Amino acid sequence: MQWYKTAYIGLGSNLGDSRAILDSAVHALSLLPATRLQVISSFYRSPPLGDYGQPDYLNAVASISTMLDPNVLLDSLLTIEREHGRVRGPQRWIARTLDLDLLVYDDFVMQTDELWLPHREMYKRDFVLVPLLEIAPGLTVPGYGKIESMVEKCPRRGLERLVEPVE
Ligand code: ROI
Repeated sequence: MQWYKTAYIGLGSNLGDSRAILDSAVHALSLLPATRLQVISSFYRSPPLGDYGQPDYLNAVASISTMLDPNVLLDSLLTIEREHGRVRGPQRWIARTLDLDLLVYDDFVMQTDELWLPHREMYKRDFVLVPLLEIAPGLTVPGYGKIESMVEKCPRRGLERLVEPVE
């Protein structure tokens, strides 16, 4: 018998109509097979981490419950990225229409070439941790501890929670 697992997905966009792109990506998550969309955080505006020449990002985190295993889920996320015009190439830090990161999958810990769980950089990204805290207070991130203490330890870099409607 298979059980639903809870997974958390980070969404980011800083090219094109980021608001519409994130809305559309959330809709695409809701259509995944054997998956239910649970909660979507507020949207946050955040300065680019990495290359300061790029536009600000719009970021959010969604929770789903899913029977897809982590690798199948990752493939589905990459497909949704491609459907939204994302071209993944050798350059890591360039602007992108849509970035979907599998952050946490149940209590899974794995490190393969394709997939690290929990996401290997989430602990230092306020634009991931703050929206995650908003939708999952009390969450324990395997190997890191409580989301509250992760947020406390993470430097803030000018993250701004957007109140509807977004101008
Ligand atoms: N910076 C911000 N603020 N938000 C992102 O989603 C984001 N994604 C990335 C890099 C280039 C690391 N910078 C980011 O992949």
